[in-house]
Amino acid sequence: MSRIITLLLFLLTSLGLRAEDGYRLWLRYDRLAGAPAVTTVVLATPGGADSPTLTAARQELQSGLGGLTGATPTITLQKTGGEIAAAGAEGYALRTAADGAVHISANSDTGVLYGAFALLRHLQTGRSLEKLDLTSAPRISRRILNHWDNLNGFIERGYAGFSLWQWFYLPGIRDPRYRDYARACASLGLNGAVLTNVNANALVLTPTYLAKVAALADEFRPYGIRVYLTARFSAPLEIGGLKTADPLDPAVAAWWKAKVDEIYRHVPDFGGFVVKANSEGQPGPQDYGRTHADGANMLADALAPHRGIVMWRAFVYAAENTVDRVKQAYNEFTPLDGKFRPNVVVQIKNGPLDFMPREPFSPLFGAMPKTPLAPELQLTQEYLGMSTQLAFLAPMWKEVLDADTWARREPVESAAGRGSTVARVADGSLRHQPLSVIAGVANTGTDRNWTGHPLAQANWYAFGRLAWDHTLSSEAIADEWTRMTFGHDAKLVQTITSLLLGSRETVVNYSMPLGLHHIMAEGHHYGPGPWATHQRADWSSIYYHQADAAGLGAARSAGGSNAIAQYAPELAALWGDPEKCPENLLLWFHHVAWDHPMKSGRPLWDELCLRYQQGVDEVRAMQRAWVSLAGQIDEPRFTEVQARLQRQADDAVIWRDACLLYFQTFSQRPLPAGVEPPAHDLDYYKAIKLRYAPGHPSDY
Ligand code: BDP
Repeated sequence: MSRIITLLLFLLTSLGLRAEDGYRLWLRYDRLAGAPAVTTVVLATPGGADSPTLTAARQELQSGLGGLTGATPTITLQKTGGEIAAAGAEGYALRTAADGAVHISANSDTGVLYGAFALLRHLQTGRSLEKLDLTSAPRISRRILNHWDNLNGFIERGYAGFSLWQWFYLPGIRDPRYRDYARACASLGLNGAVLTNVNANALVLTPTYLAKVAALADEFRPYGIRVYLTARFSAPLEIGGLKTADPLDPAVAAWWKAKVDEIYRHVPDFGGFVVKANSEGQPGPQDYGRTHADGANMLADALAPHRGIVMWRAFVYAAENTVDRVKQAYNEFTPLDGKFRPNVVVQIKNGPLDFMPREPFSPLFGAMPKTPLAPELQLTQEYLGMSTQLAFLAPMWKEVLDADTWARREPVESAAGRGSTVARVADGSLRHQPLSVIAGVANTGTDRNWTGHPLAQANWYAFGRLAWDHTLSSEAIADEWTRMTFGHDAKLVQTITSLLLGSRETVVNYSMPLGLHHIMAEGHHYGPGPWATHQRADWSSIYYHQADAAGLGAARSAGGSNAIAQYAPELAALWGDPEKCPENLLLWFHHVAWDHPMKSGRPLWDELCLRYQQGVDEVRAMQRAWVSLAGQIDEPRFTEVQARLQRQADDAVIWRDACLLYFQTFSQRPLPAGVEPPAHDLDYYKAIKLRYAPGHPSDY
């Protein structure tokens, strides 16, 4: 029997009808009707000499153009006449010459590789090559995926299987998948991968593991990807035999210097370290009475001779600190502005709390003018339905990147700081900072389709595209990805792009609308838990929603924790006033009376109920939209998305019913007309225990 199946698979594969399992991501090079012929491609670099990177570019063009157009092109190498203006170190120029040959020119081999992928994207999205003449360069210099992967293969908050890095088999046995991972990253212009979890294990810095890290670096190098590691601050104690990890102790500094030199002997283009210090139980400089700057600078000095960098995370808060958790990172880091070495970047989560479905941007982006600041975004959907639910995150990231911090320019160019967006802080253009970084917590794993939910691939795609050019719109990114991944039929493109574009707001609506946050179930963070109390106040839902008989929402304006004061006065004036605060952040900043009149004219309670209902209705509409594509999408991907949308619809109902029944115990008001009555009582929802959720180590 199995022989027959193998034979059948062989026949199908040889006929080109491979089963659609999503493995190819957006790099699908099937024949595209109407694709223009490309007979000659000229690759031009300053040296004009071949290299592993140019070989990779050639291979991609051969298989890509060959597949899309049906004819394999002739590819030649050339020297560029001079520097390609506006392409920078990694950008490219694409041009069709009079003889029809396509020229990909760049100031580096990696630039040519990115240009090759851009040419393929151009064709895959159905664009014409006539009069093609474009130049593109990345706005941010280090575009990095952060893998929260543990050495045991388990991924913290990873919902698509286990780690792609097979530590046991490395360095000798190398999964061909490493190359496909690198191709996918390079196709977007991503140029870095942090291999290990922020909750770090010092073992990765030992010689045995460094040899394995070197093997991965070798696999990725042709694709322009540098590897980075997380540095456990207590490594000198754990693997170095020292008695302290005090950053001001010369023996500690010397240990790190020697360790860094050793890393560079293994990986000559090693990128640097990410450090989570003095946060959630991780060791750090404060264990020795030192500051984050002391710790970061000690590592930065070890890395500087090799041009490596430190990405020091600002995700810090402490249980014993009674200050509103969302204020703590700002309080700890702003006094350190100007105290970091030039090769230190402070890496800041998009919001001041923790990757919630909606948060305002972190006030730190507007408050450390002398320090390069890197946004940390989360592709893996820890609080947005993991990879079970659909949430396309480009709109959420754009919301943050385009947010105006109103930070004053240095030196002050105008009275107000209008135009000081998070994106301009991140790309260094606001203050002419040369080092710029953007980090995304990856959503990849060993699932055959890489991301679990077939449509979650779009988040990997969107992060890469925005890291390259944050001015791209979510619409443009969704359109590109859909065409490359599913095809060009007008109705199909329209249906899938609108599904994607609305999905994040839908998740907000059925889980944490109107600025609610951190009311998810404990531990695995999937599903509702507004009742959750923990011995740590700052891990309890009630700390955040503050529901009582009077109303709902976190009091963070002047009368409350005054977190609002961490923003520029223009924003504090707007957000600090419940009458002016946008309703999507209302309960983030204000404790609002149940009968507070909303813009719709309805009282808060009714509005809240109807938002939850709207979320449920929207998922049902998403299901209908998907089903309308039956027959236009291959069966495996169609069915898989359909099943996940059904689960999402069921889960949205649970979110709505659990939250409304719980908040009703405070509001004491009836559900307004239009809201479906819950099928169960509150105890039923409280008793739901999801065990062995992916991405979470415990059985709860
Ligand atoms: C939280 C996650 C936790 C991470 C932490 C971090 O729940 O697993 O270790 O963030 O970013 O969102 O350090």
